[in-house]
Amino acid sequence: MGTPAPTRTALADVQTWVAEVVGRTLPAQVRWLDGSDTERADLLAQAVREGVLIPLNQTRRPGCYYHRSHANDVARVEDRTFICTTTAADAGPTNHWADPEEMRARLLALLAGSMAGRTLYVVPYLMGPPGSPRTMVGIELTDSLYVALSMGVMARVGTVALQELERTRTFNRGLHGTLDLDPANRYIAHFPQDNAIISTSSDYGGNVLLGKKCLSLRIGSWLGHQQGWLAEHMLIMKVESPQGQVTYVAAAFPSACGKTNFAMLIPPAHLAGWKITTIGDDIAWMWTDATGQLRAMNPEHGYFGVAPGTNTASNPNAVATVTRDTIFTNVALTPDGDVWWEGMDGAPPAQATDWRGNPWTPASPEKAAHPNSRFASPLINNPALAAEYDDPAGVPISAIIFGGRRATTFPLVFQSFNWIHGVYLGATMGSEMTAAAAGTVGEVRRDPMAMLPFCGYHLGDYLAHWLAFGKKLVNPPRIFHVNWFRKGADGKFLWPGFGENMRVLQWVCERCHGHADGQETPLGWMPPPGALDLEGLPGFTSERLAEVQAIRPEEWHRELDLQAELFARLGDRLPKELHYERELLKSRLD
Ligand code: OXD
Ligand code: MN
Repeated sequence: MGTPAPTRTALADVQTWVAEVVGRTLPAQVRWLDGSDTERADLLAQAVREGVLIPLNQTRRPGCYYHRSHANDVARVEDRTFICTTTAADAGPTNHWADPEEMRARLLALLAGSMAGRTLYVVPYLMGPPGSPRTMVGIELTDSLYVALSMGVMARVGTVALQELERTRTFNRGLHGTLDLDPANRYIAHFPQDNAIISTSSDYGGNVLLGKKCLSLRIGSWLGHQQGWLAEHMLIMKVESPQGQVTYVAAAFPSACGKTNFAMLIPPAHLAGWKITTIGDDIAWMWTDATGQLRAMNPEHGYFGVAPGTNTASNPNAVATVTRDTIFTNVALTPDGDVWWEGMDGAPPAQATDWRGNPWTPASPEKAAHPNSRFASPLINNPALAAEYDDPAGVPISAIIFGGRRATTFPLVFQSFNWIHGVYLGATMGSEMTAAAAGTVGEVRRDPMAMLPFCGYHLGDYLAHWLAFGKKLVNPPRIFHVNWFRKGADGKFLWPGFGENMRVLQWVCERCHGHADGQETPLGWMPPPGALDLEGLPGFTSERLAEVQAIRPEEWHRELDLQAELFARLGDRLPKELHYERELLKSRLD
């Protein structure tokens, strides 16, 4: 009997790849991260010595640091983001495509020798809790200490990931080279067929924390399509009624439309018997279990939230979350070593240093914090963290909510008639652009399922995948559409938003359990008069409710024309069911 041939371990594959990258990029040293507390303390001290991080006032914000990115590198760059599938058709008309071989050759040429004199950090990380069938291992190789430290907040890093690798045996290869931050060399390139990502010449979160948008959404959605699950740009929350009934809700909103606030919502005094706890604020991986139940988990381990506008009225839990162990990027610095941003509690500081490093006073014409300035905070800091946040089995989802930022047209809330109609609502989502991505702020763009910048394959195939996925569900979740941002004739928001969104959520949950009335309208089921609990909402009259819920045919005809533009773009890969849904809506409105 011969000795069996030794099997190659997955770790050996990682080592071979690291050696290849080292041979090409020529760093002065290589440091493998183990994820320990002592290692983190050591790296933080190094980051301070090197000027990468500035320590904040450690009495007020223990474990907190400040970072300023290059002024040309402050948001995701969608026009530099590429899906490198074998054919352009597979990336689809909404993605930038590049030939995988050409792109790889171009980026490897840019990276050649680029890490000379620098340290290459090997960051093994997990997306998902250890032991979950959905959890993925990624290895990010980066020459940025800021990225290595931020990854330590946003994901479970180090030994835990290498241990899991022996089970998963596959891993995502993420290579990040800071280069000289020249925007002309900035590429965020995805190679779904090789489960690989290369990111160059940026140091901004969404472009370089490769576990987040790149792996969890772009590569994740591609893998989900292959393997029969969904990677979605959704928060996950747990809602408990005063009677103790639990509802798990997933919700998709475009970037910087309040997902973090909604995920951490504190109910108003009138609904104080309700309790919200957070599972995730940005990404949901969803699958069906053996009984046909939809389940979801948050693959991340931290929050990368937008700082401006975060205060004790909009999001008290986020305010508490960022009091320790947080890395702030591009907010303003106060003379006493604290941070500040527009929309923070209290009066602005008399003087500060703005996100560019310039002196700032309240009279300055510029904003002190960049509108897309961020906090990276460990998820365990959230006082309202749900106990299930790291359950390897995920949580059973009963409701899916879609929403955009729309000044007109869309009512506060309505419910789809069924799964296909709900997929149509998600597919036709539109929203005004925000500062989270480079582009024209305020312009309405179609953002199907809030996945426009994050779907790693043809959007028509993605929508077909949603429809096919629905067929596997035994008791599909109810699907809703909300709009917190409708404005009145005076240009002011009609709905107070924030904690008051609990009133809408209450109707959503009660609908899921068959406890609330719905009124049939051309758009879907709406709460009939009296069904939304508005008690204790000063000044919110029934006229105002009618205004925020109004269906205005002229607005809807315009909307349907805009939807047709998206549908035409997706061509013959758009499932015909969605054309029918649009036609049906048109005839219901006529
Ligand atoms: C984010 C985004 O950072 O969507 O979550 O841009
Ligand atoms: Mn997001």
